[in-house]
Amino acid sequence: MTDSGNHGHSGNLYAALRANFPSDLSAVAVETDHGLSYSWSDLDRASAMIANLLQALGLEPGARIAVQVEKSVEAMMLYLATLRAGYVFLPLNTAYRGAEVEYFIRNAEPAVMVCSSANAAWVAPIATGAGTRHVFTLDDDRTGTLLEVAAQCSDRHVVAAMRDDDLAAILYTSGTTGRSKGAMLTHRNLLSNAEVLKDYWGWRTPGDPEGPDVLIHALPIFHVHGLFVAIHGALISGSKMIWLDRFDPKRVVERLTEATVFMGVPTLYVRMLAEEGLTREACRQMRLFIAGSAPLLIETFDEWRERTGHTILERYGMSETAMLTSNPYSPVQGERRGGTVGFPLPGVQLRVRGDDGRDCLTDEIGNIEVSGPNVFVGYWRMPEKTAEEFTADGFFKTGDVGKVDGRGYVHIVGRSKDLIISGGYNVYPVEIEDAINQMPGVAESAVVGVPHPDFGEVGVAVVVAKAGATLDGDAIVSELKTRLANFKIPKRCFVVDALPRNTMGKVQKALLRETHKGLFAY
Ligand code: MCA
Ligand code: AMP
Repeated sequence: MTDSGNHGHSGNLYAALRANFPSDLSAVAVETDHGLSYSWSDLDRASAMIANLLQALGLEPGARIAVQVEKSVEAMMLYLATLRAGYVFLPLNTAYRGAEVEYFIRNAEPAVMVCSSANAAWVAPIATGAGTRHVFTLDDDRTGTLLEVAAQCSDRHVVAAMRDDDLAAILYTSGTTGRSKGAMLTHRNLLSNAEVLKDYWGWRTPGDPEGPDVLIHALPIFHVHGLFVAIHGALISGSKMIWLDRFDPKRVVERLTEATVFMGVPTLYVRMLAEEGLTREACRQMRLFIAGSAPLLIETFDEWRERTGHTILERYGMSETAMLTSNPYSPVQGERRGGTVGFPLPGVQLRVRGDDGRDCLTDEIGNIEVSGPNVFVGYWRMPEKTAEEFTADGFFKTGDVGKVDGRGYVHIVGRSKDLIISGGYNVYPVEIEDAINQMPGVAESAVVGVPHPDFGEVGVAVVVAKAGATLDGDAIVSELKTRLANFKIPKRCFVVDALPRNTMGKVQKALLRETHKGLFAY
């Protein structure tokens, strides 16, 4: 077992989080928007019971626990149970439908699948058909077979000792080509990032004179932002969470007076700005607003500061790396500069290189490459793809295009990967183009991102019919809705005679973006 410098922790991420729980375990750890409260002891005992359930199944080490359930505190307990039992957590977006879920299950081969009872009728056969031996249900009203069985298990559990490079989670993220890839994140990847952010963002603890922080958690917990950055931040600092099952701008604004920290994707900030209840007064208790997962428009940054007096702290991360850079928290480190994603976090090495592999100069735009203890160990069962995305000297190629300015601030100016980030969710054009191209009468298609006042960026499809065939854009969209998660569906679909191509025959997506950029007037 390598010494990961976790000061005696077993290397298990859960052990490190648990070591930071308040001494008074009866204190409230999570308060839901329905008035339910969970103590720190509840989190520890319930995750112990579920961990004992998992360990009683006789799973092999490294077994994957796939989870596609609505957001709930019990779903978070299942995540903590998976960590403490030493298995690999595989969260799936609740919007994913049949074919998408089938791909993830066949690729990851989970030993356990936990789904909502509403979806069990179609999820269970897919899972058992792919060799999953155990299927449980978990609903957001604290019912389901998982909790029924766990209720019979002991609430005493010894956290499994893990090595730093043991897997803690697999998060699927797609690239420019083909299907999703499972980013393998280890206990050290996640713990190192949680510890750095705890310090960097000034998380308050129960020992602080003003007491611990209070985080409003309004993000989904099947992605890095809500599952790791938000939950780990609160747990590793012994801070309370006000837990919203789904984002509701009015509810968040109403509860700001009870909180100190909020984090969200830019769309959440845009929607809260539309709430007249968002005032300086409402934010008088707040210490920190964090944004990330997608570009925060300078207009949003400026309007937020004007309205609330708070300067949003923007940070940059990836599923493969958790957080990479952050604007400074304390003025001593520097100012928070809108339009930038701040400085590389302690321990993170970031460089900008040209296509020729040469290091770019200050302010020179190039490809962002990173390394650090938070950078993932590779894509699940895709060694070749993994090798392609790391340089010979071990830097991960983010696929983001940017620069470092004269004061050391990192700017993200674009992406070399064909990716649309819509309301904070990643949408991969190639996945949608493939689905459209399979439809009868379609010769070819292109999906591009265009600006959108709410989601920041949304997908638009441009389709060419086969000779003699006639196509209807709305019919194509309706057909897509039966196959893909709702957030991936292009907001418009145009049928054209031909796609613009350059001399190399490559579709000129930049031209299509330019043509349709005014579609959703700002
Ligand atoms: C919902 N819709 C969307 C999106 N969400 N369309 C495009 N993009 C979206 N993100 C559509 C639905 O298809 C539906 O359309 C209609 O909006 C209403 O659906 P609903 O689910 O009610 O929408 P909502 O509740 O308004 O959700 C918007 C949202 C949600 C709250 C912004 O998208 C969200 O929570 N986003 C956060 C994503 C996130 O956590 N990102 C972090 C990734 P129709 O009726 O036609 O079906 S982690 C990451 O990126 C890295 C690692 C990092 O740095 O953090
Ligand atoms: P994901 O696929 O969820 O890992 O999304 C990671 C991608 O989100 C990054 O590669 C960036 O393209 C984008 N991203 C994350 N944070 C920011 C940010 N603050 N500004 C711009 N893009 C961001």
